[in-house]
This record gives sequence, structure tokens and C-alpha cells, in this order.
Amino acid sequence: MRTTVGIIGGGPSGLLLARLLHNAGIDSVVLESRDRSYVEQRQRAGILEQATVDVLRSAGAGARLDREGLVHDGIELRYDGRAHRVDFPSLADGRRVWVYAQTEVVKDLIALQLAEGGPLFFGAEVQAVDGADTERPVIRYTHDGREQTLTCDYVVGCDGFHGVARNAVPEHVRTTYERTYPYSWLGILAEAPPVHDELIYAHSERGFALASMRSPQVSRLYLQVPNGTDPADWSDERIWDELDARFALDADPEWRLKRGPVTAKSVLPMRSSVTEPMRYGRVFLAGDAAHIVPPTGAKGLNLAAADVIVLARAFEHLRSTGSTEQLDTYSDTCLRRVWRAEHFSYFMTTTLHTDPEQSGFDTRLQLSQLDRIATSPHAAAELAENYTGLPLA
Ligand code: RFL
Ligand code: PHB
Repeated sequence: MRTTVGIIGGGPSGLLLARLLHNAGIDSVVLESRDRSYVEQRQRAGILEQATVDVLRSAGAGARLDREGLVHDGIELRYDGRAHRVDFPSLADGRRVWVYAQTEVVKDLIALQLAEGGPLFFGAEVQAVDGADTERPVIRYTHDGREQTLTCDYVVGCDGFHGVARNAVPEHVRTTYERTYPYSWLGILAEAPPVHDELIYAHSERGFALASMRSPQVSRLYLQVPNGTDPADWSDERIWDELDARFALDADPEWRLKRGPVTAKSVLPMRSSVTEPMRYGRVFLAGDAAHIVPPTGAKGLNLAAADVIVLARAFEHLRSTGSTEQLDTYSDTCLRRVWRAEHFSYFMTTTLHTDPEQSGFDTRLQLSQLDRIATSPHAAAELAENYTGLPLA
């Protein structure tokens, strides 16, 4: 088999790239190792930036998002027993964010791809990419128990943090910058109405907590827990009690979350990682295959979308002008945005979580920073601009 653009991975970045290329009349093949229902059910991101929503709409994937997505104009920061709202549109040039789960984005893109797009194979596990620095790179994969090859003009690795495409960049060319954190998140889904109409990010001496949502009936909640925590050690009641303790408000001692049946529970480690460059020869890396952020800034999915927007434009430019100029600057263009999002995610994470080794001094610095955001429009605007997404390059 052969194609113009071979895409490894059918997560949000691979599926969105395939859709953008299809709309531009460029053919592609998507190879995804998992089955369709696994990819559609994987619980992950919840927040879409304005630019991500705009591209989904213009790509023809915005209909259900416009019906079911929840528009949010701000977030609440809770610290030291107090609540402070950060208003996005007034601080960030009218931009806002949408609550629309990654599971739903993926379902919408898969349905479109199968109905109108090029081939999308599930259960197709890629082993390696050969000849990254040649004119015809070849993807080797297994499908239906048989070893197969896909010959491409270009290959894009959209295969996430544990993917294989990164290995196509030789070790002497590749540098990975990494940071781990001394805590994880325990995440739950609950059949309980969200307690508030916007997300609440809480700093507390007991650790970070986040109240998010999936719909007016379903809450998504997170608690900072030690690395290596077994979710089985956290009964539903213990989770709700701990959440209530971390969100406690001095001015409203009766404030409680609305409780309901917990339908999913899992522990997620946190990591920051960037691999440079995001391109070698005719192989490009996009999304989590090239970079990971801790989820506190809600940036991962949006960065993945930003990468493939830049890449799809570069392929269109090549097709209409014959120039590889935009493909040649892809890595530098994306890395500028990636490092900004890395910094913001690191900032949100380290400002809101309690490091098990942190001193009283460190806690005072965090509270002082949160107070600065609450009292200075400049500090609040810095948060709002980054959270809602900096304009695309
Ligand atoms: P994905 O989603 O990991 O998809 C990669 C796909 O590649 C497939 N694959 C292979 N296929 C073929 N052959 C191989 N050898 C393969 N190896 C892997 C995999 O099966 C998979 O389908 O990467 P992609 O597309 O780059 O998308 C990135 C996003 O998934 C990720 O950044 C976000 O989920 C991060 N994230 C969040 N991002 C946000 O923007 N806003 C949020 O609110 C947000 N919350 C989150 C998050 C991530 C979380 N977790 C679990 C890490 C909350 C959480 C809890
Ligand atoms: C989510 O709803 O899953 C979510 C929201 C905001 C974050 C991370 C995750 O920062």
C-alpha cells in the first residue's frame, strides 16, 4: 500500500490531521493500534481552547460540539479558604474555553473519517519507520496478524507518549527534556451535577483539588495523591470527604460538593517532556509523541491540535507552491508554542500542588502568587491568556 501522508496513531492529533488533509484534498492513511471502542472510551482531556474549537468547526467537526459543549468564561481559584474568579473574555481579548470531552472529539472525528475520509485502520500496530531520511519512508506494521508495509511521501508520528515514531529520529539528533513531579492525580467520574458552573482549581494544605465536569449531570473531579497510590485504597466516601475538605471556604462553612455514584476511578502520574526537533527527514512528530504536559493547565489536547494545524497548512503550502519552506520551519514554529505551554503547565502545577518536601516558605510563596493573580489584572491576564490559548503562529 502507498499514500501521501502516513499517520501513525488515531488519537486526537492523528484524526484531526487526517481530517484537515482530507479537506485540503491530500490523501492519508491512519494506522491505530487499539480498537475503535478503546480509543473512543479513553478518559482524558476536558477543556478545548478557542482556537481548537474554531478549527474543529471549520473542519466540519463542530456540530455536536456546538450543541453539547459547555462554554466557560472563567475559572475559580480557591486558596487559603477564599474563592477568586478569573474572567477570561475581559482579560484575554474575548477568548473563552469549552468543556467538551476528548472522548467526544475523538468519536466525532472517527465518524467523519469513516464516512468521508481516507483509510483508518484499527488494530494496526506500527513497529517502526524505515528510511526517515529518504524520499519514500516506509511504515512497518502488523494488521490482521500479518506484517504489512505502507510506503509514504511523508510520515507523521501522532502515536502519543509511548509511541514508536520518535525512534525514527536518530539518537544523536534527538534531545528529550524532562521533568517528573512528586505527586499524581486521582481522577473520578461521578453521576452528580457539577457544584459550580465553572471549573474550580483549589490550593490547600491537604493538596490540590480540581472540580471539572462532563455535562450538567456528570462531574469530573481530581485530587492530588502521592505517586504510587492504589485507587482501591480510596473508597468513594473517602474521596468525597477529602474533596470537600480541600475545597472548604471560610465564608461558607456549609459548602459541599454534590455527591453521586462514582463510575470511574484512576490514578494518573504527571510529567513534563519535550523532544527536539519535532522533525527528521520526512518524519514529523505531533502531539504527545513530541511533548507531554502535566494536566493542570489543560494544554495537552490543545497543543496536539495546534501542531497538526501548522502541519496541515505546511502540506497545503507544499501542494500549492511546491515549496517545503513551511515543512522546514514546522519544528521551530511548534516548539515556540510548546515551550510556552510547558512553562504555563509547570507554573499552574507547582503553584497549586503541595510538594511533600515543601517548606512553610514555599507555601507562603504559592499563596502570595495566587494573591497577586487575585489582585492584579496584569497577573490575571497572564493566566487568562495562557489558559484560553495564545494565538496560533
Ligand atoms: P494520544 O491521545 O495518546 O493518541 C495516540 C494514539 O496512538 C496510538 N498508538 C499507536 N498506533 C499504532 N502503532 C503504534 N505503535 C502506536 N502507539 C500508540 C494510541 O493507541 C493512541 O490512540 O495522543 P495525541 O493524539 O497526541 O493526543 C494528545 C492528548 O490525548 C493529550 O495531550 C491530552 O489528553 C492531555 N490532557 C488534557 N489536554 C487538554 O488539552 N486539556 C485537558 O483538560 C486535559 N486533561 C489530559 C487531561 C490528559 C490526561 N491524562 C490521562 C494523561 C487529563 C488527563 C487525566
Ligand atoms: C478535565 O475536565 O478532565 C480537566 C479539566 C481541566 C484540567 C485538566 C482536566 O486542567
